Amino acid sequence: MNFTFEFPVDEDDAKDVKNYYEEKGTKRIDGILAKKRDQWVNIPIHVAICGNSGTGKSSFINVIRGVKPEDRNGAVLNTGQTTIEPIPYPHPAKHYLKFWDLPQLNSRAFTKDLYLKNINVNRYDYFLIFGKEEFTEDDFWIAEQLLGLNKIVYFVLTHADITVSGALEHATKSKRDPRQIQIKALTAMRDRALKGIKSAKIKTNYVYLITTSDVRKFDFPKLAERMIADLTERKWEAMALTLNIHAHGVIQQKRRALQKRVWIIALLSGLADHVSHIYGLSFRVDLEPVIAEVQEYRRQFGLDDASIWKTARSLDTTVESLKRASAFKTNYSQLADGGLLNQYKTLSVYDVATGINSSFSPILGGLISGGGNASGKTSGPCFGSTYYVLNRLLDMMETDALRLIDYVKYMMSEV
Ligand SMILES: Nc1nc2c(ncn2[C@@H]2O[C@H](COP(=O)(O)OP(=O)(O)OP(=O)(O)O)[C@@H](O)[C@H]2O)c(=O)[nH]1
Ligand SMILES: [Mg+2]
Repeated sequence: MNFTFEFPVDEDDAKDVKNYYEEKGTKRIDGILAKKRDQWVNIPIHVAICGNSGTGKSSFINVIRGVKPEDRNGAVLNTGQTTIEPIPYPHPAKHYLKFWDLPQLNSRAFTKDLYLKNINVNRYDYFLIFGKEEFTEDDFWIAEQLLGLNKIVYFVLTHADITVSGALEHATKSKRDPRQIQIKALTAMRDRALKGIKSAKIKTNYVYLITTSDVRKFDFPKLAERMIADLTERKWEAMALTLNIHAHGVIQQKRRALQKRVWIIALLSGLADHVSHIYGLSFRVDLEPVIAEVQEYRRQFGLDDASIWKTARSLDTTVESLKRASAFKTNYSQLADGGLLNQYKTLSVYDVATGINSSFSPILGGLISGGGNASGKTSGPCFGSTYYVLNRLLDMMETDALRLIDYVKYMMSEV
């Protein structure tokens, strides 16, 4: 199997870990490694949501966080623009990510001369301007100001589901291909919006058409992908690992973010005081951090039992038939123990582990160059083996996740 180790190691992080090791040995080094793994957590990301009343802002703020209006911290719908100041809605599990519901232009203290100051324009990483069917002069005014300040702005049209169902109603009468009808209706919706944007002399070449009732539909996945890709470094990592949207582009970025930290887990699996002999392996290893990481892969890729069950239910099918139809490469029921161990036992692991170790040794030095890890002080062949096993699992699980997405799309007859 061929792998591209796109992000083998962050050199600064590696230097920190190596320096620590050289000074203090392995004592408490697992804490340092866990810190390096999780350093994207708690980096604040602020997303601004603008637009007129009734355009679906609150609905979006809920659905992208996986929250219902009636949940604690859910945004109430149809409030008729009572927002009198920017209101933050944190992600329920990841509080560093906040979506801000901004007051409408010209409401109360949010007149044109005070708008940018009163929304605290420099707080946000980017701005989403919401419209229903079309955008208004106020939207264009806001966009112009923001683009003038070099801010990132996305135009989002909600209610694409209504556009499509309206067009499909016609289709049954005239017996034309429903797929073509859908594409045509969405293209017309987009073109109309882009024409308005262009005539307001705003430079943008894309409008995201979404429905706030399903993050898998229309351009929602594309929007999510952009919201990740337009951030850099730690924020990028945080967004990639926080947004729970199953779409090709999002899964691929999740994979890259997870791949970046494989070296850390590989070190953890060999350095901790918990390494032990396992029957059939020639080196000592601590499987616990590896198992935990693999479970995280499953959650991130929507392949854990709860996610699969939810997906099956949304398609009105059973978990078994969903798994069969998606032809998964990974046997998830065994991954927690024996299955993972078998990954280590395959012959190819031994073939590549030494090679991986030697390519990492200029950066990680003594941390991995030790012998059989008899003292538990260096990770030895364990590093290369875990590194390989995790990369292979990432590869397989990414494939499974992409297949699942394709199957769901097919079942939803998405265009
Ligand atoms: N069919 C459909 N209905 C939507 C969509 N988005 C929002 N709605 C409905 O539109 C209405 C207004 O949605 P909200 O999310 O409250 O809109 P808002 O922009 O927050 O409105 P204000 O808070 O009043 O400014 C609600 O009844 C939503 O259920 C969508 O994409 N499709
Ligand atoms: Mg609202």
